[in-house]
Amino acid sequence: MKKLFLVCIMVCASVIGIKADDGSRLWLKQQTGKNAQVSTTDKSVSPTLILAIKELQDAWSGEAIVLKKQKDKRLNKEGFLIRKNGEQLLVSSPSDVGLLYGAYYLLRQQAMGQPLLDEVIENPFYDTRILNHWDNLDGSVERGYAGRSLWQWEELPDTVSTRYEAYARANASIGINATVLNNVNASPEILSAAYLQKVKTLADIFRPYGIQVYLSVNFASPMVIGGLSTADSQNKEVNRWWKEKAKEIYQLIPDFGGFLVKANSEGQPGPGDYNRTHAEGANMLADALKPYGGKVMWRTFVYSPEDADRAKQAYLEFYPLDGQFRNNVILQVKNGPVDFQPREPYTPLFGAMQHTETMPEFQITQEYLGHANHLAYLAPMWEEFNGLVNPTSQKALSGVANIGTDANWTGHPFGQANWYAFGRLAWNPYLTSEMIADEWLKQTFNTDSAFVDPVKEMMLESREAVVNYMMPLGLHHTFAFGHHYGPEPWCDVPGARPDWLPTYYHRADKEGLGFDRSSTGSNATAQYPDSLARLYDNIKTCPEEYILWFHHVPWTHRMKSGKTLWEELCYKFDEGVQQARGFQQTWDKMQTYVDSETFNDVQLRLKIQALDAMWWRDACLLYFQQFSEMPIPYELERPVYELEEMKRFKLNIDNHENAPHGFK
Ligand code: GCW
Repeated sequence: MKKLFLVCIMVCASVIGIKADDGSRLWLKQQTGKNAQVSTTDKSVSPTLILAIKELQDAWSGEAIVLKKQKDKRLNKEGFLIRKNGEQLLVSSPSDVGLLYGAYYLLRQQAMGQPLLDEVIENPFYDTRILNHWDNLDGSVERGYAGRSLWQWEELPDTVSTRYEAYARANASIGINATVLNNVNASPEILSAAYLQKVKTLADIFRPYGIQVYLSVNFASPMVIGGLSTADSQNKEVNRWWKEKAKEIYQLIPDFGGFLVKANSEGQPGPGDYNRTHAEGANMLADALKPYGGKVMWRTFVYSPEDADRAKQAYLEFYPLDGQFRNNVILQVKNGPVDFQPREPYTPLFGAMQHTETMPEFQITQEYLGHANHLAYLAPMWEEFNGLVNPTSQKALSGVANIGTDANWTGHPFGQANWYAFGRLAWNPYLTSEMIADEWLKQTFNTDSAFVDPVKEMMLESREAVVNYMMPLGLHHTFAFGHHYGPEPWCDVPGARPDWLPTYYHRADKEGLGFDRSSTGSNATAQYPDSLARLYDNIKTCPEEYILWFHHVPWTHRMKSGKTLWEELCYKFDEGVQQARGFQQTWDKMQTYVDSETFNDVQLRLKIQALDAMWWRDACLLYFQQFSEMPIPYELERPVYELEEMKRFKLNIDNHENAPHGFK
């Protein structure tokens, strides 16, 4: 793919006006050197306050600003108030970081060309707004599509990349206040004395930006790096080991956030190895962190095959433990019950856990939405989730980061919008996808409505387009084994767990398609609150976007449109392809508004997306047609690939070798 980029950049770069831009400045593109008048009433000027002053001095072009640390009933700790005070603007907050957020607010309004209201009061909605990096200590990133890990572990703590501070600044500018540095499939090494020094160095860089560091920990650490013979949570020495480790960490990093844990999932060790519950395991860690105010974020992503339906398993394992967790344990729950699919209903643990704090885990990296090749703006997916699961019951929000060493941080230039949207929704879950896209576009590119309006429309449509060409009507997990990029609804890997295979999920047969999770099937519908359970359980009332998630639907079933299921499926796949093509048209018209490097990059990725969309459509329809035995409606485009040909594609995900359409 790289080679093609180069050729394309050379050919197209100088055609049109705007200077090439490598995207490294993200949405922070304000002109600097303004020398604005900024003062503070504070006697002791903290590093955070210095940052706030510097940001404003550099880029603010309005009236003089006074920054004031001050309590106010209307503000929580990180909130801020801005009001006009004669000729000046007064920014106040109970905390320095609140003042920094106030500074970024002003710069955002300025970049968007938005007039200031007489009084602005902003409070972050979630207390903890946290990124999860799935970064390994060897520099690789699990499900990362934007280069290598940002953290140069071999060089740390002596050598410090300038990107660490740029990363912290970008996060602070959108209100993210915490980060988990390493993969949930955690190496025990991260807790060794040598690595903790490196972690301390990063924490010191992030602190002025209000960012707290957390670590993913491996439950077997006391054995692997502590030399103990067990990691059992009921063993005294194991408990002592964790307490000592916590003390060691807090001596280095006094504001350390806590631990994130993936236990007894996909081969990771956990309390279950000693016949203990998740609560017993989590509580041991919680007790070790408690004296320092640390938290345990314990993931519920488990699926031991005790029930035949994977979608039910997290609930079955965790619901009976409600009330047994310490109050500094938060259960981190993926938005959907299976695994970050383009569309899933919400995980029913939300709302069901009455006595245990829960926090959603979103995935910003596009593991199942075309990696960094497809334009998929994810805010509409998260907005959909927030419409079903009331955010007021939560105090924290996490997102699996899509960030790496690529110059533009996220691979796809529009991947930046997903990082941005995550931060903004963590600050305020009631912002609409539209408002966030508008903000991002205006800051990242320009404020001209001839550009912003059509591109925003494309962004808003993009997630649904991916759903349409990959997995419409509630289909899920029809991905190729392992890399989760292309389609393989036929995929069969001898010896693999059945619930890692597409046939387990789509259940295509001569009668129909879809997983019966209704009361006549796995009865997963019963895990939802009554009114929803009834809605989902009945094929007549089940929202059609989930119909194949909850029902095995006959091919001839009449959909709301009057079409049969088979016809509707064909139309949906086709619609996705047409949408992807439409994005190409929209983008091509934008050449004069975008720098050449970004323009060409997006143009090429949209081409890949459109070709992939056809690949998805043809693979799925030709495969399912073997069961439906019905023709693809004649008014639709005909498939361009042969099923047998597609079955032979074995995509090498690193270089896209063997992709059906020949992109390398
Ligand atoms: O989505 C699956 C991924 C794994 C990931 C796991 C998890 C970090 O395919 O790569 O591992 O989920 O969330 O733990």
